[in-house]
Amino acid sequence: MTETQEASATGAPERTPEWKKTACILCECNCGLEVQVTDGRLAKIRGDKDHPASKGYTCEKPLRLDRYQNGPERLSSPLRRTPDGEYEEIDWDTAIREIAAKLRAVKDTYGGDKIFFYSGGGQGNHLPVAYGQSLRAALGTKYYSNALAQEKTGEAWVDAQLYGTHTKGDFEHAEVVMFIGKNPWQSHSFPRSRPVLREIAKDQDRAMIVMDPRKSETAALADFHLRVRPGTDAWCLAAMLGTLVQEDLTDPAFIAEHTEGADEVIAALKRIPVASYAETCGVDEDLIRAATRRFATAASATTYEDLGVQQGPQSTLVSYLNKLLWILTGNFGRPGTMYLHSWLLSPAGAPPADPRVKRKEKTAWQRRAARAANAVNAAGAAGISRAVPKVAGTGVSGAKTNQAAAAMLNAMMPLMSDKLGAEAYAKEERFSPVTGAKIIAGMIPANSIADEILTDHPDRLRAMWIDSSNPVHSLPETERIKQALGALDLTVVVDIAFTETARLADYVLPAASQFEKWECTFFNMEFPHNAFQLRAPLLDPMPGTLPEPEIYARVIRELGVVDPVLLDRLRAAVKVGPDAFGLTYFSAATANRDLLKMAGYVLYETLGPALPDGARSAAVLWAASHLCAIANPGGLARAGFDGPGLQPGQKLFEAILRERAGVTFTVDRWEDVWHYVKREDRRFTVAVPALLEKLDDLGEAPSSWTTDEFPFVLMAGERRSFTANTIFRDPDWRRRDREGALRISPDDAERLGIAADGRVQVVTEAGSAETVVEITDMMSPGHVSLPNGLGLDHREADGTIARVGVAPNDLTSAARRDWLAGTPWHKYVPARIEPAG
Ligand SMILES: Nc1nc2c(c(=O)[nH]1)N[C@H]1C(S)=C(S)[C@@H](COP(=O)(O)OP(=O)(O)OC[C@H]3O[C@@H](n4cnc5c(=O)[nH]c(N)nc54)[C@H](O)[C@@H]3O)O[C@H]1N2
Ligand SMILES: Nc1nc2c(c(=O)[nH]1)N[C@H]1C(S)=C(S)[C@@H](COP(=O)(O)OP(=O)(O)OC[C@H]3O[C@@H](n4cnc5c(=O)[nH]c(N)nc54)[C@H](O)[C@@H]3O)O[C@H]1N2
Ligand code: SF4
Ligand SMILES: [Mo]
Repeated sequence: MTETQEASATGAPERTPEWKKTACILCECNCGLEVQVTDGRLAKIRGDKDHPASKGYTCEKPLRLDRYQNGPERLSSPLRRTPDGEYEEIDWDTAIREIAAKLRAVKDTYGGDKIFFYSGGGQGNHLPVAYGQSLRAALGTKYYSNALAQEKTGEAWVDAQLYGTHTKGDFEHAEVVMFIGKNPWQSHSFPRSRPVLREIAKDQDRAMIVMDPRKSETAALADFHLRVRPGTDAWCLAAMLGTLVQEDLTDPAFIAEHTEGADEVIAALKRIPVASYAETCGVDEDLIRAATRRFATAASATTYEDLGVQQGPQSTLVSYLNKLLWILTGNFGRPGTMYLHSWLLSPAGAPPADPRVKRKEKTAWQRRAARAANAVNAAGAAGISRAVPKVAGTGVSGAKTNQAAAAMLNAMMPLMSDKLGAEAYAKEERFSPVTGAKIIAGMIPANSIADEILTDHPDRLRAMWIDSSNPVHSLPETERIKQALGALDLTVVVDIAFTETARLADYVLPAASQFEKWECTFFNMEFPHNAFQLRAPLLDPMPGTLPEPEIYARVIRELGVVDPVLLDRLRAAVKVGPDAFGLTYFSAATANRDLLKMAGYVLYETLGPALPDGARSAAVLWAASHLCAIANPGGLARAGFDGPGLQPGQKLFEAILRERAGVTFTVDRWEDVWHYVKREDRRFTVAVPALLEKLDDLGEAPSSWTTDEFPFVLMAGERRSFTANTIFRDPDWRRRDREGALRISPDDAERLGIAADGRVQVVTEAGSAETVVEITDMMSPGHVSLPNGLGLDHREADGTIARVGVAPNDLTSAARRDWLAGTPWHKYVPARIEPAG
């Protein structure tokens, strides 16, 4: 690759540095990489053939990762905002002391629940979430959110109703694949996306269906391009489902065996006026019918919905209709179809119970665990080595220990996994404190956040801790978000760069980059083989920066909330051995449940320092490994992690620490997929009354939101070849499209007299912005598109701050949101195009 050559020409190392294994941090695929580091630079980068999921594949983006690592906006000292709005550098001790004092003051004055956490937005760094959970517990916070609350919460709610956990598709082996508002050619999201798409496109016996108003790179490969009018996917999907039921294309055997409530659903689908809905969505009825028949008669089919529908009108209904399509055709649980999967750290809270552990036995064992806890606690720090055999002497067999661990970890899990949403599948409904918005997957909806702050309501949020996220750039209606941050008593930002959000914070804490610390992601969603990769640092932390686990530990130490005697006891148990530590930890946790909430911090302080190669930050994965072992004993055993008691989890943890290219942690068989359904009889609950009602109302519902004043639909945030959220801040990383052009159809350009490479003003309800244009038949008339991740504040060589391209959320409005999930309509922003100037 030329980038590699470009990089090596400047570095010219005398001795070839070794290739070190890591992963790409630019999208959730996290492809395995090998990197040569020269003089602190990521000099050469290539795909890692040993990586279990990506197998050597990368796209063009990671070759430029040095621009993340050594970007001009990297932070190297804690910053404190001065009264005149400038920032001064302060030392870490001062920063931690002042921040801890101010957090405590907010908690004491208004309550810990007024401290709002927004974290875990990064595409490759999820450890801060696990450790941030400990700080949240220490402060008694209640409210949380992150970027998933502006994309995946509607789908998560539907998943929760249907089967209780997350689905994905086996695209590689499917006969028919369908993408709904998803452009995997650019955005990826499943391993080796481009080779897989190419294979499907060239195989006569396979087919690709793409629902997208644009002729995206993926749509250009499709056999069936359902070119819907923007925002009308609900009608198009309803027409497909109507066809399915009215032409008898469903799979009655699957429906009878695996679902409940299907009669009601099928009755609703029989009522769908297919021709009329085809007209509403602007797609030829025959094409809809043909695509439906192809999907329904395939030996295997999968679907993938993403931002094109999740950030548009009727998004939660669309998620439901998408899922009905593959459920009613029986496309689940076989190669090439949809599946549920294991997690190393489950977003679904407690893992599905192992059916072999009887409830009665469990309670009896919980009592025993409590006795063991007392024995261990009574022994104290010095007597720990005597206490462990004593505990063992109470009749604790390995298997029983594992069951105790199961009970404990079940309780611990929901507290640790908020990155993807702890309460995703919780029965109890929760609502935001001021506006009463539905909290899904533990998250306040993106569009409500400013409303929870900008009010004189007594329960309004008062402080915000922001980690690995750039909400001033990524949340809808930037202007209001800025006002909201300004109205808080305290804002703390943890980031590697001086972002748009950092520029408004009271304190900014500089994190070590993702290549300077132990890191991982919990986006592990493959089946039947699921893999997890812990990445070792490639370089030392930049002076002045700290890994997040250390930042959280310092704040919690300053708050002084964990009993030091307990920490000493656990440290002593570490010296005895893994089983002693396991038993001590879980039994102590039985005695004191608050300890579970602090798992990240407690493990970091006790087990962490004993881990090899300085992998202290990996300590929390010890708990995750045990949990995973308990939830999936068969899957782990087939992956080679077997044995009595805590051994499977321990073996997995050790493998995670050792293997640099990633570890296959579960090996399932297709029949195991049903174990992941969160219903005792393992059936899907297919009738969702609130959404069936919406479906019935579609005939009367509005399907267009443009006006004479705003006649265009602006898609604010298209994934392109050179966009990667706001992870790269240096605009020069883009080989093409440096300014992020507004894409517009040839018809519209001609009508408005816009020249190729001309400039226009985009005006919306919320704001306006000037941009270059690109005239392309990717766009339909009336539809225009701006890329995501542009419009970042960037320091030029001469030190001035410049902004390249349009920040999409200068143009979006928080008022446009899904009625159920509160997710934004970033892909449907009514707009008008005017000549620039
Ligand atoms: N209009 C519009 N808005 C959108 C979208 C859209 O399509 N249109 N897309 C939405 C979607 S899907 C998403 S996922 C969000 C993304 O929005 P966010 O989750 O808010 O942020 P990202 O741009 O992904 O950036 C992550 C932040 O992490 C920082 N970072 C990188 N590495 C580290 C690290 O090691 N430690 C720490 N502490 N920080 C680090 C980066 O500097 C950056 O500030 O944007 C959303 N907003
Ligand atoms: N290159 C690159 N890849 C990325 C990212 C990145 O920043 N850059 N970000 C990552 C993240 S955080 C995410 S969440 C994913 C998102 O990945 P995608 O969802 O694939 O990304 P988008 O380009 O935002 O939208 C997908 C498609 O939706 C279409 N669309 C717009 N309006 C409508 C509509 O009304 N109906 C339908 N059916 N389709 C519509 C668009 O034309 C577009 O082709 O990408 C990930 N991958
Ligand atoms: S950007 Fe995504 S698809 Fe491309 S190499 Fe990185 S992780 Fe893989
Ligand atoms: Mo995203």
